[in-house]
Amino acid sequence: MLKALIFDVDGTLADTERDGHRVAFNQAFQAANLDWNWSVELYGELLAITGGKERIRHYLDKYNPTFEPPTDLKDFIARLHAAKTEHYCTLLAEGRIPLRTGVERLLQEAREAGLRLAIATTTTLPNVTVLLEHTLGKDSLDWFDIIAAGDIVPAKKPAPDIYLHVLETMGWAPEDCLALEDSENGLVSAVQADLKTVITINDYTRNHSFEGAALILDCFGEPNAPFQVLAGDAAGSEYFSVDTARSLLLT
Ligand code: XBP
Ligand code: MG
Repeated sequence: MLKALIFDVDGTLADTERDGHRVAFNQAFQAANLDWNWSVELYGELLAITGGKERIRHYLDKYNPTFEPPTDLKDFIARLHAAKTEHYCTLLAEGRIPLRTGVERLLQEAREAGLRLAIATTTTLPNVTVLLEHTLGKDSLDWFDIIAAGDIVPAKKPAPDIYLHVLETMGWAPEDCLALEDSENGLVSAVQADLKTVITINDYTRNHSFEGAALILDCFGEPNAPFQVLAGDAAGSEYFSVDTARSLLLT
């Protein structure tokens, strides 16, 4: 029986990457007098590596191997990333990143139906809380039984750690929960935790492999703005609802 919805954040709750995280990385690079600039296209490649600190390290290994950090590389990346988080939270606080279609409705509907809500994300915790506060209001943090984020687990997605952390902390069985994701790394993470998973694609993830997803949609949709089903059985729904979620657990 469906008990809980476990949401990814970046790409799923909101389209945060291109105009949010990417911009904030570039702002942090500029403020640190680095001549690095992550274009929309390059950032698409860098997204293969989840986690901002891990992404910077990967960028240096692959695209800028001769770079000599002024201090210990780990500290240097940590400080650069902390600055990036500040820039990102400022962008969110300016209201630049809206929730994706259907997200607010689905969260409200789920709460009214007595479902439990959780977040399992790779991103840094303040990035989640500031996004929620500025889109759904301060009280919305309390809608979630658990907000599992960032470095609280040893390995980021595609490892299952963050989903397992949510399940173990809450004492939930995976068969009573549904994961909501947007990317291949997120799907692999959730599936390895034995969770049925719904994908809502976005521009950066539309060509990912979503093998093993229960349902693939272009977005959650709204009653007056139906979703497009890209794969799977949406049980005749025109937008993603609690009933659609329940039907997926029965199949
Ligand atoms: C999200 C990420 C994050 C953000 C940046 O992946 O990969 O790294 O891009 O966040 P997912 P930080 O949606 O699969 O959780 O810079 O705070 O790490
Ligand atoms: Mg994501």
